[in-house]
Amino acid sequence: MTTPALLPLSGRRIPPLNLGPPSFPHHRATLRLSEKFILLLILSAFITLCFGAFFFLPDSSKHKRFDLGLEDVLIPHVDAGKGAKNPGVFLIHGPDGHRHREEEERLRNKIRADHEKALEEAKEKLRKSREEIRAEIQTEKNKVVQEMKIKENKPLPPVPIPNLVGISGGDPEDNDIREKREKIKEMMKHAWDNYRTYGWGHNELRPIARKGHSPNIFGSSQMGATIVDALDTLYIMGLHAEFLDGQRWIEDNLDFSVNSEVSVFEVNIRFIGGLLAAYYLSGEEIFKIKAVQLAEKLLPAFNTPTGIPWAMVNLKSGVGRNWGWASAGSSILAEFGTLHMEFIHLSYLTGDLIYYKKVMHIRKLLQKMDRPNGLYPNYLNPRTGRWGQYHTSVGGLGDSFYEYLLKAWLMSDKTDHEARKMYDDAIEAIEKHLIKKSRGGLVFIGEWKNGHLEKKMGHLACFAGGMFALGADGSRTDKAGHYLELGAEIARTCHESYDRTALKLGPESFKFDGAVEAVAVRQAEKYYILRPEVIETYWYLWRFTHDPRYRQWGWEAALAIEKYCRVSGGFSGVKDVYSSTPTHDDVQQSFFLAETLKYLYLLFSGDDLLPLDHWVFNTEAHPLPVLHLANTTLSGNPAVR
Ligand code: DMJ
Repeated sequence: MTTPALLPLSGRRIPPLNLGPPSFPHHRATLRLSEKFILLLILSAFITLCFGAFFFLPDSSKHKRFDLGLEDVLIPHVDAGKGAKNPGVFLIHGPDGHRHREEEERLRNKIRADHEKALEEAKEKLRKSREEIRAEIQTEKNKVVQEMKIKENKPLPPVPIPNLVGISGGDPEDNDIREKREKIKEMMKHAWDNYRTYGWGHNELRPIARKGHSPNIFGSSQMGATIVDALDTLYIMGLHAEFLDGQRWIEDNLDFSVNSEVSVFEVNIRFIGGLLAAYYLSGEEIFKIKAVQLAEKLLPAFNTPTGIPWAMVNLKSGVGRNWGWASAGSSILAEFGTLHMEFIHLSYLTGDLIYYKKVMHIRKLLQKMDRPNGLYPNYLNPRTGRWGQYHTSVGGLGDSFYEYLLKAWLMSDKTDHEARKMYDDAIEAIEKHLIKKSRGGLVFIGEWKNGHLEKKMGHLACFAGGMFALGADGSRTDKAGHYLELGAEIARTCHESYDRTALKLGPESFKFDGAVEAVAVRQAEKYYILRPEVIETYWYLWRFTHDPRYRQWGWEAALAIEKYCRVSGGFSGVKDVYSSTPTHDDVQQSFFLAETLKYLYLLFSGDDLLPLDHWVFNTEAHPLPVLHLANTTLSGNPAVR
């Protein structure tokens, strides 16, 4: 075997290492060379190791010391003077040089903050009930679904828009009536213009303080409740510039992704109802889109063990809860029972049956429940599905539930027989147990409370006069005349409650007790907050009877409102209708524009404006068209999935 000559290392091929047995003396020089070579290799490996160690050794700067020795001295950073971004930053000077105290401080603070945050989150979790956690999970799921929908960029399906009859007009032939109607329109302008000037974007107006106002039912956010509630009234009055102004605000500002806890019922009747009516009247897509966006935000309220929704929901988190005062955390009949009309329209317009299913589930559940004396108590626990306190009323807490049973039937083109039956059964029980005649011959609706009838009627219950008249047609055999008459009696009683005051405006509630008839007794019941129910009943009675007394009574109310509630900055409620020198409450309620002024305007319009065989008014007076569907399952709608 030949041994190749030793070649210089650089630039040449390194000879293979000879691993064979050493052979002397011939191999001596070769051995020395190999040794050198091995040494060289070891040396280079050592250098590489040191080099690597230098890079891979842990960075001491990352291992901050918190056990600072006494020798460490805190001295202010030279840069940390006045005007420096962080004057509280220090450097540490220790025996082993300067270390960055600034970095240590930052790290320390971060760890502290992280701990506190984790602790807070844990506490927050512990505070939450199962339902709340479930609701949060559901909200997250909904969010994902929503995001997917947005990604799909799926437009709302085209649906056959119902025949929209009588969305304008109604000009009265009679001069006097025309003037009255003009006056009501002027009142609307006054209410709107002042809200526009002093409360724009706020939920309501304080007409005396001349600033915005928001009751807690709308949460903490400025959602322009008055704008949304007033739109359809502006439209039918022909106030188109004002309508457009409102539309623009909605397009640019109405946002439901806010951390705000709202009343599901109020937001449904005022916002969803208002937006849907504005959509049907004007055909502007934006109103439909906003209505659907809001409805999606309300859906988490239904995430309860029974599917009976919470009274309130946080629009951002989807967490729901009930009012503390409502019979041990119960939901309220007039609230969860007043979603049907709007939700059916939402399913109709979106093709998504979720809304329909939610309200039908409520109906089915109520159908299955026992009803004491055939009456529906006002409170239902959404956790247990059991009634709360046995309190029944056709006024506050119960009212619009009965109204929506009748209107579900009307809105379905009288095909929802189930709803009609529930309505008929309910008013039969109401008539039997709650409706009485006073000694003076006034028919009133009392309240069932703690096992006896309280002879007290709320202003809110005055709407029932209109409801009885509206439901007369289609009632059980030979009862139509009876119900129309009953409606007229209620109208008369409620008129008396107005007529027996100093201001000719009705109190919040009135009693029938011995000599006391249709008069408020307690100071706390003497206020009038621009409510519509009595005028609403006059209007329905006018439409069905054309008895001039209803226009006359309506005009009396309009004059009283003008005289005692009008102030230079809008309209205000009054605290005591029995005092001839009224004190104002300084609130212009959104329903004054949505309902009170709308019903007055309709009272002095011809019947061709929003005819009742084509339109059904929700409980906030927002007109929704009758859906001429094959049945209430919406299967007649090609868009429904
Ligand atoms: C309105 O918001 C609705 O009519 C509701 O049904 C009850 N009452 C107020 C006005 O009084």
